[in-house]
Amino acid sequence: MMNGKFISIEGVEGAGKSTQISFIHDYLVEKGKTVVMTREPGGTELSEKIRELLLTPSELAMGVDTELLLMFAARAEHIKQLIAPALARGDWVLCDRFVDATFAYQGGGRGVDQQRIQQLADWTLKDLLPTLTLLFDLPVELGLKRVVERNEAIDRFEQEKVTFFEQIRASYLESALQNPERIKVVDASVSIPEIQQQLTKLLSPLL
Ligand code: Z5A
Repeated sequence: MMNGKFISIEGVEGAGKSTQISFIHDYLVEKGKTVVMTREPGGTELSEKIRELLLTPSELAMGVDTELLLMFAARAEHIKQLIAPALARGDWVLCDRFVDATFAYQGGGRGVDQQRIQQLADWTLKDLLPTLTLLFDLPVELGLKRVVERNEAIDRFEQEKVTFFEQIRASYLESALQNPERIKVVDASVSIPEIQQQLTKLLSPLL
């Protein structure tokens, strides 16, 4: 399946992923790659509908298991319809969040047992994992400040308390420690051009 390369981008709220994903896209295209840019939850018509359920604040409470299973339902569809075919064609896939987000948010943040997440990952991903995961790291308070200053509608996750995001950050950093070859930490607290310098350094070994 893996003729192309698969890059995922992760981090807590306001880390600057959306800001930098176009930069990464343009950088790879400049290097002659065909790049498919996508996101999770989402990326296909059906998965985007699941995204709406997951992110739109609602009076209907959503159980932790439901949230977890919806993330994987969206992901199964995304892999089958978009990611696997793109990689098989030899395209590069650039994905705003992937399975590490589930370990961080549903595992670290919501407290779901990591082994349960691993079982769903084994079932859904088979052996598909990103070649490279760029983890945008910054203090939670700074990320949340950026989100507030951005002045856009707050989604269901962004309504959570600071401690929730601290647990997510810790979980991401732990994953990076456990998977140093795949997950590279980007200091996202610095300026946009400084982050771009880090990104080109981390991407160049793949080219
Ligand atoms: N989720 C989950 O729980 N489990 C899963 O398995 C998956 C996802 C896959 C998706 O939301 C939600 O789903 C997410 C986790 C959960 N939680 N939330 N919320 P999303 O994709 O819509 O949102 P996000 O991924 O959290 O992105 P974000 O909040 O939009 O943050 P961002 O993309 O990293 O940041 P940004 O929009 O690029 O930047 C934020 C602001 O800061 C903006 O005004 C920028 O202009 C500014 N900015 C960016 N970089 C800088 C620098 N370097 N300096 C100063 N200012 C900056």
